[in-house]
Amino acid sequence: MEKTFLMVKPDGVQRDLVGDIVSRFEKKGFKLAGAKLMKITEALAEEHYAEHKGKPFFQELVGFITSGPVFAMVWEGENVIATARQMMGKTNPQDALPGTIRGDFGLTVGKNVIHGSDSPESAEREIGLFFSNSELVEYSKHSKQWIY
Ligand code: RTP
Ligand code: MG
Repeated sequence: MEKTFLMVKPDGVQRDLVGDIVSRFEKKGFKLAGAKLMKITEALAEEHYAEHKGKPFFQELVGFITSGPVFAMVWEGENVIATARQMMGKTNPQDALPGTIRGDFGLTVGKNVIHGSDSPESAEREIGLFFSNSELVEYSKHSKQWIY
């Protein structure tokens, strides 16, 4: 089953949005495969955002993402990579539609609440950067006796 890497950025953690954001993906029907609160080192930030190295906003981006704890997650489900990006909304919250995470909670492009992998290649790369295999949990949600 397809997996993606999602992360509540430092602004989302500071503003107590972790629960709301987790809830949206739960209610949509996706399955949480791993999650942790962590601080990103500068080296990890630079590797994670390597595609943006050299761009004018790169230093600001690395400074921001290392400025406080993030909530890193792996979510699983059919077409989860593209669907999660739709649920996040456009990169600039001013262009993001109401009903999306960035549209509902974000104000500026630099502090846009959530990160999500943008392709199968980046999902695989980012999951590998942030999670070891032993941190990812395989389980079934609908084989338990107490769910009818
Ligand atoms: P992300 O990687 O964080 O999920 O965001 P994204 O795919 O929607 O956007 P991307 O182009 O990958 O940009 C990464 C992050 O860099 C910041 N940014 N700032 N000042 C600017 O013009 C600018 N452009 C991008 C945003 O915080 C964006 O999420
Ligand atoms: Mg991106």
